[in-house]
Parts: sequence; structure tokens; C-alpha cells
Amino acid sequence: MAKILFISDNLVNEGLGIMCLSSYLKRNGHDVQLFLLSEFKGSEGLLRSIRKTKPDIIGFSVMTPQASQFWTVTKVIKESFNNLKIIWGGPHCMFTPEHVITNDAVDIICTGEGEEALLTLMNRLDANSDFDDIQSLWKKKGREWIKNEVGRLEENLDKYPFPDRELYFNKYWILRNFGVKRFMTQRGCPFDCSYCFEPSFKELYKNKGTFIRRHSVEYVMNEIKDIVGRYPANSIHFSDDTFNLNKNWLEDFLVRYKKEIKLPFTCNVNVLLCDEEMVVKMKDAGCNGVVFGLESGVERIRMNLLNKKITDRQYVEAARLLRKHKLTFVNNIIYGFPNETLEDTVESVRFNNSLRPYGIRPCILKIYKGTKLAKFVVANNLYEAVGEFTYKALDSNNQHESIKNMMWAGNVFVKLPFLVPFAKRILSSSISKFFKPLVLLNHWQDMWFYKVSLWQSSIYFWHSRKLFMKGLGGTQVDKYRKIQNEACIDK
Ligand code: B12
Repeated sequence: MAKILFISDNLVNEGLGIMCLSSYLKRNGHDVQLFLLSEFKGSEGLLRSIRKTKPDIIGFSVMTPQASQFWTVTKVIKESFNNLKIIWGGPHCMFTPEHVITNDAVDIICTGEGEEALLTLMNRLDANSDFDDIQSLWKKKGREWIKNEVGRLEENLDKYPFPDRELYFNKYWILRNFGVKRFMTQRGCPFDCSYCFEPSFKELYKNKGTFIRRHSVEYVMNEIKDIVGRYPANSIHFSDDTFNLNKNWLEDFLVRYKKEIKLPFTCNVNVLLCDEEMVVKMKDAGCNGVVFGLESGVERIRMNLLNKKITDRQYVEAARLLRKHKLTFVNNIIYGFPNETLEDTVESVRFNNSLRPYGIRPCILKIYKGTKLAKFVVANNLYEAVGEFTYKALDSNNQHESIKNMMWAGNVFVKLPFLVPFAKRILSSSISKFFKPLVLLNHWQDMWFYKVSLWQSSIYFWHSRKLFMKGLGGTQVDKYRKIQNEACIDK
């Protein structure tokens, strides 16, 4: 038996990647522990706990916005435990492994899905044998890196045990008692939105098996029953990128969900795939709200920049259906596109309001290196500075500072539409910065949407208040270098 210690950052979510790996490792006889950095006041406490836990290896599951924080922590750990192996995995390592290997405290990187790779590694650690040749792992050897190819994608997701929620729930009561329990039923996404990492994921796994895979209805039903039978749950959220991707699967699922679960649920949908029959069946089975990506209320931006091929008319029609059947919806919206003007922002606000959503989830555009959007802005000179992970969108009109106020004003305009005619003035007013704490409204709104009780929301927010104030993506603030005609190559 080998022991892995995962270190994650905070309590915002139980990390599904870590939980999937954990249950698979445990089923195969290994020991898994978890620490959250937010448990410790400083590095001393963390190092003391590592000493006590005596892991064989430490694992980090990394999204790009978390890379800077984990980078420093990894170095601190390595300074004290020189012989302890440290492995990084997660989306940041799939898309930017060349960045990760510049951290000399990292020993191994998982560049793809991790179940088989990590299990093989743990088995080899247990047997004290060499692990130079494991698919999907890059391994440091002296000053060089051995870069093994990614392995094939596992087609039968049901082969894996249910994600190990105990890992979080036994230790962190806030998550255990949280009224919304989250599930994911599939991996892979067929769409090609330019700002997203899924197209790169598809590229990474080209010729390596079926890209879009789903658990059987039976598996998902059993997983939900297992969790709601053991932990408090008022509602379910499906975190799948597109829950309504496969109509047949969904229909089978909804019939059983309605009969056997009887809890309200929410999910993310693609509006192009929503027909009336589907909306009726979802509502009937207990769906009480859906989230979809509008991304921009300006069709030209969606079509040309974001490669999101959904027309205004299609959104209007889908919103009409959802309203007709009393299914509330929340729209994801991005602001701060290259050369976006306040006129564009207001157009986006107006279009969004015309759909009459329950609310929006606003965010400011991050142009991640490695995405199609990054290539596009580089090719068309639509960026004005470059950071470690992202490009800064060009702002020739100097309006992005005002547009950023949409982070707090976005939902204000939804709830108080009579303010929209004054939107430009509100956003560009010099006192607008004093309203920034209103960003918390976004999270309160989410809590209402998910039907989380007031006391639970309060505890949850209090616990993670600093993070919520910065905005989830704000944990990584890139340091930008202004470009001066230098050739900037997007890898
Ligand atoms: C649920 C979700 C969230 C949740 C919870 C995240 C979590 N930690 O669980 C929330 C809402 C908090 C969230 C927030 C954000 N998210 Co998000 N999110 C997702 C989503 C939809 C699913 C993630 C998931 O659970 N996947 C399923 C599991 C099984 O897969 P996995 O995590 O990749 O894990 C596998 C492998 O990566 C690997 N692995 C993972 N960790 C490790 C560790 C080791 C040691 C090893 C060996 C292997 C390994 O093995 C796992 C099993 O095969 C993905 C999109 C997607 N479809 O994956 C985006 C995604 C991860 N999010 C993304 C982004 C950008 C964000 C935000 C910045 C968005 C924003 N603007 O605010 C924030 C950042 C949050 C932060 N802390 O800073 C990007 C990340 C891109 C990147 N380069 O890192 C993704 C990929 C979306 C996308 N397609 O662009 N997100």
C-alpha cells in the first residue's frame, strides 16, 4: 500500500478530479489523504501535518488560476522534504505541461486523465520499482524530463467506483451539510468555443479513443441514491458542461430520476439542443432551473470571436420555451472582449434582459494561452499585453475599466431594468468602485437559484468571503508585460 496526500486550496467545491482518483486508488488498496491550504495559518502548520501524515507522494490537482499559489506551496514543501515525490495533475497540466516543468520542485506531471496513470504509479511506488514509462506521465530524470504519451481514453466510465466524497465530507462539515450535492455524468464536449479548453483536450486525445463518454443511467442513479441516502441534500446540481447533450440518455434518466430521487435539480444546458418536449420532461422530473452560456448578447461577438454558433433568434426561442414551462434560467456572460466598447456592453445587457433570465453569472474575459481565442487575438493583434498564462485583451477605446463594473452591475441591471438607460453613465462613473462589494449579490443569487438555505449560504460565504470578493477566477492575477512589436508566439 502506498500513501498519497492531495493538497487543495479551499472549501468552495469538493474537487471531482481528486475524488475520482481517490476512490479508484482506495479500491486498489492504496491510502489517500487530503489537506486544504485554507486549514493552515502558515506553512509551518502544513509542514508539521505532512510530517505526521508521512505520505509517499504529494498530489496537486491544478486549474490554471491555481497554478501560482500551488507553485509556491510546492517549492516550500520540497525545501523541507527533499526526497518526497510531488506530482501535479489536472487541466493546467494537460494544457500547459511545458510551464509546469519549469518548476524544479515538481517531480511528475500527469498530462491527461489520471486514474490509470496514478494507479500504476502508486503500484510501482509500493513495489519500489522504476516508473519512467507510465503513459500520461512526464517524469523528471536528473535535469531532463521523460515525456510519455497520453494513454487511451477509458470508454467505460462505469468501470470506475463512485467518486470518493468521504474524503471531503468526513473532514469538512460545511461541504458535508451543504444542501446542494454535485454530480458529473459525462466527460468531453463536442463544441468548439474558442475561449474554452475543451477543443485543446480533444486535440490532446486525437486518435486516443472516444472523446465523449457518459456513465450509464443506472450508474448515475445509484451514485445519487448513495449520496443522498448518506448526506443531507435539498437539491442536486449536474456540473456537466452540457447535461442535455444526448436526448435518449436524458429521457431515460428523467423517467427514473422522477420516480426514484424526488429532489429538485439544476444543470447546464446548450440551448440549441432544448426542444419543447425536452423542456417539459425536465420540468416534470424536478428540474427547477438551468444555466446556459450566452457569453455575449452581441451576436457578432459570439459568432466571430467566440465561435459560439447560436443566433439571437435561437436564444430568444429557447428562452421563450423555458419561460413558458416555468423553468428559471441563469446566463453565463463574459465582458471585456478585445476592443469592447460601452455600447457593446449595453447591447449585451439589453439582449440579455430581453430573454428575462433569473440572473446572470458575469465574468471578465481571460484569454488563456493554448486556446483558439489566444491564437486568434495574437494573429489579429487584438491583445495589448502578455502574461504568464493569459493575454490581455486590447482596449483601444480605454473602456475596459468601466466595463469591469459589470461584475457587480450585471445582476443589478437584470433585477432593476429601469436602470439600463443609464447603464453607460453608471458604469463609467467615478464612484462606481464603491459599489464593488455588490459582487456578493452574484453569489447570493446563485444560492437562491440552487435553493440553499439562508444559514447555509451565510456560513459558506463567510468561510470563503475573500475568494468570493476577488471572483473565482481572480485567484490568479497575471502580471502583464506590454508588447512592443515583439513577436509573441502562442504555444
Ligand atoms: C466543475 C468545474 C468547476 C467548479 C469546481 C472545480 C473543482 N475543483 O472541482 C468551479 C465552479 C469551482 C470551477 C471554477 C473555475 N473553473 Co472550472 N470547471 C469545472 C468543470 C466543468 C468540471 C471539472 C471536473 O470536475 N471534471 C471532471 C474530473 C473527473 O476531471 P478533472 O478535474 O480534469 O480530473 C481528471 C484529470 O485532470 C486528472 N487529474 C486531476 N487532478 C489530478 C491530480 C493528480 C495528482 C493526477 C495524477 C491527476 C489529476 O485525473 C482526473 C480524473 O481523470 C471543468 C470542465 C470540464 N469538463 O472538465 C471546468 C474547468 C476545469 N474550469 C476552468 C476554469 C477556467 C475555471 C475558472 C477560472 C472559471 C472562472 N472564470 O471563474 C474557475 C477557477 C476556480 C479557482 N479555484 O480558481 C477550466 C480550467 C482550464 C485550465 N487551464 O485550468 C475548465 C477545464 C473549463 C474549460 N473547459 O475551460 N470550475
